[in-house]
Amino acid sequence: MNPDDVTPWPADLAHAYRAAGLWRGRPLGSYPWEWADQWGDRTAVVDGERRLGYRDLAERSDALAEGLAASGLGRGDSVLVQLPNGWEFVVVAFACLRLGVVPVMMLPPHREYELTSIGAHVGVKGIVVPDTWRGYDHQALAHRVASALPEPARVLVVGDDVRPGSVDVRTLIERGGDPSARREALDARAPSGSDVALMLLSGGTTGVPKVISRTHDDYEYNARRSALACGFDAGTVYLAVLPAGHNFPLASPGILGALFSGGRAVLLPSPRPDAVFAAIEAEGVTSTSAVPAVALRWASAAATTSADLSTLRTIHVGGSVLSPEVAARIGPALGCRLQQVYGMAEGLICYTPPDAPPEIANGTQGAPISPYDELLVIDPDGNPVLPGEIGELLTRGPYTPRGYYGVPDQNAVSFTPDGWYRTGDLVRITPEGNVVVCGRVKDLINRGGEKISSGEIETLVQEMPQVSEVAAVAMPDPEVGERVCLFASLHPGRTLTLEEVAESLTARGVAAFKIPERLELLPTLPHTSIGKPDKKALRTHLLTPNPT
Ligand code: J2J
Repeated sequence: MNPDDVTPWPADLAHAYRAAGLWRGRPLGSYPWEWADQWGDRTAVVDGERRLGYRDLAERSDALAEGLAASGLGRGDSVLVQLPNGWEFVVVAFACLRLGVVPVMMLPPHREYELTSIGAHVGVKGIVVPDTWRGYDHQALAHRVASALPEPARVLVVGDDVRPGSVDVRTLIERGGDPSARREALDARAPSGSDVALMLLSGGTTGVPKVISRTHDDYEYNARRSALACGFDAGTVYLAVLPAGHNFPLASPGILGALFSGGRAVLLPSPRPDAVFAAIEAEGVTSTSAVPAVALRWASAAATTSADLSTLRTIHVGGSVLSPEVAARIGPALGCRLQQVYGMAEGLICYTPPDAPPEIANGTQGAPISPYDELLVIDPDGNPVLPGEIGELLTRGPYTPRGYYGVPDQNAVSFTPDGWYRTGDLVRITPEGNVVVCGRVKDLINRGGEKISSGEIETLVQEMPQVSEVAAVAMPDPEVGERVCLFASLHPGRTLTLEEVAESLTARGVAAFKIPERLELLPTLPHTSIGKPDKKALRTHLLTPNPT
């Protein structure tokens, strides 16, 4: 990782954020010991039968940090982290944060294509994977990726089957030694609050990898304010079901919010209703989060479950559009209240208040967590709209970075010269200051909360020899909200099937959730006046009963 590729906040603002106590100038990796001193052996992390107390968490994170240091990783290095939800995820994250090694949060479905392009872009020195996960050999994947990267990268494996040439993460975590001596040694080499703490992937990477670097200062502030907005406290038992590498379960308020409050984080690698309900009952879960598609599945399944869900107080729902009618069903079905979340890995997070009246809880996506968040709604010409009117949301603030990592050309598009991040979302703001998401101008497909860039899919499919022109558009779907539909025109005499597209992308190592699920062949694609595929016309075409 090259610090020169990170866009800093302007110096005067950084100073103001520090002076106001927003940024504490402390590395995130220093917190587990503070919590251990305060909470001792109280349970911090649960994964099935495995429980870690706060002291365990601090000691094991330190042990792993020391092991990572011994393997040659240090402050300013970065590693890809691709782990399913489990206790090791938390220890790996804190070990990295302790040492100043930047974890780049990948998702379990990512494959060669994503790992290699992101790994090369950031210049990672390691890849942390499970041995196998859901029948897939991640260790072999990591070795293939490591050999394709321009710089050498270690493969660090969590699991029982650690092969020669890989580093065994669990052995490092369990290593002996004197915890206080280690604590002192690691304190002495800790990163600073303004260093990059972690990197998140942006929804809808457009060929150019869009990686968001978050500092210790900004990410801590974001987790702390989120926990406050959601009333997290020492009694909170938070269930993380969405992939933990997503900003939402990680820090909105998520795992970090629960730990910062002295509560407990329960990690579960599956959103299956039976598994989720069993975990809620077993652990007395008080709060969890889901994208609308998953929340709806739970709401339907709750009617017939015999599990005791009575401890559940709040469900946070966000990540994609939730209609007021559907929102109104979720809380009553699960016997808890709903807090909507409108957030983004780029920064800005909004919540409806825990005690909001139904019209706000169901009909809006809430208000920003910080009085220092700035929101600006603009029309297509870039002028502010009148209050209450719909336009594109721009935002700045103490936890919304000023640029993606290492992509100046992309930054000139995604950020204004005065540092506003263009969310690409169409919103209106109610007189009370709540955001209502009304649509989007950015070209992506939101499949059950996973963002898929149309441009990325189009670039890959365009490389198939049959294809003359291609456009990927969102196809409405009752289950996951949207799926990828591909429109293509072919070279004369060629044919193309959906299976061939899937095979080609899979062979390139593209994550399965991005593979198009419908293919429409047209003699030619409709075009806009500037010659681009007319996606509006294509979406209309999708809605006609019998597209030809
Ligand atoms: C409509 N669209 C939404 C919502 C996000 C908390 C919650 C979500 C994310 C997330 C996150 C939406 N209604 N309630 O990081 O910490 C769409 C918008 C937004 C994009 C960001 C968090 N909540 N969205 O979803 O980085 O289009 O973050 O710009 O994955 O998701 O996607 P992502």
